[in-house]
Amino acid sequence: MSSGAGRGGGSNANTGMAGTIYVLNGPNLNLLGTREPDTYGTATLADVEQVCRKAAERAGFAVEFRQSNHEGALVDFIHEAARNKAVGLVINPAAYTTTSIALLDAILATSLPTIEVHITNIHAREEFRHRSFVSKGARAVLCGFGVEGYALAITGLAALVGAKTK
Ligand code: CA2
Repeated sequence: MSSGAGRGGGSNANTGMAGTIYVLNGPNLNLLGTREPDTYGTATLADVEQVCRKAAERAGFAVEFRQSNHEGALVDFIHEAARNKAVGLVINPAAYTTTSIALLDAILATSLPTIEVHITNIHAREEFRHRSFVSKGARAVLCGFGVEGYALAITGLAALVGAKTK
């Protein structure tokens, strides 16, 4: 996973990229592919990163791919994305979906176009997974497509911000 701290997220004449999309992953997603395969599948987080890089490349964007088990670190990533003039965010807030006003406030404060993504269909699962604070700040929400949902989220974000897709 790339750290990328301090790098610019705006369009880049050197790389030819139209800008950078931050893809943020919440708590326990580092365990993807190693536990609960019946629920979350067998793809690892490194596989998800590759899915994201391919989708972003098709749309002409670079990717900063991050995961943290800590709410404040995720807030810091959102601030960093805004500082670096990222074109937008794709976020799987995981368990912070249902609890985090801090993540919602960071998304609202930065005004970054944000797509919320979940691997599973959270509405077909336990009731406590249905409510999302993050959704209130998201332009769109995708769930239930497995890890391909990340690619769909990136393609959708590219369409929302008016990028060309191959
Ligand atoms: O479906 C999703 O993407 C979720 O955001 C995943 C979260 C869950 O709390 C949300 O309700 C839905 C859980 C992420 C934990 O990831 C694990 C991966 C492998 C094994 C165990 C946990």
